[in-house]
Amino acid sequence: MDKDTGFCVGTAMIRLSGNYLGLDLDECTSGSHNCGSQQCINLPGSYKCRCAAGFEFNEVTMRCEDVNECTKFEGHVCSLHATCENTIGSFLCHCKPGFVLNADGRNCDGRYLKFGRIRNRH
Ligand SMILES: [Ca+2]
Repeated sequence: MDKDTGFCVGTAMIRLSGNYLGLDLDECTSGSHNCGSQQCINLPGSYKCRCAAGFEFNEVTMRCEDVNECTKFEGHVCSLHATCENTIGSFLCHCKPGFVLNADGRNCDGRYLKFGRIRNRH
């Protein structure tokens, strides 16, 4: 309970012998959470969401939000020969012209002629 305002966040206020007490409300079972389809975890006076991979919990909005891997991990998610595109819950690497995406979805193989043979480079 906020002592200045007497306002209970995530709680129900009850009055016992002239004193107000905050009683925890379970936002997860009451359905008053913002977790959407992601897991809700009740906490005393509050709750948090357990976010799936590719999402992180925002304590201001109280919901799971997409991680923009392209900006958060810039230069580390895709090959130097690729551009990164953020998607909801994930990201995509798009290879630059002349390069082909590897099975890992992150690295690009380039093909060039050397001594008359097609060789791969990374
Ligand atoms: Ca993302």
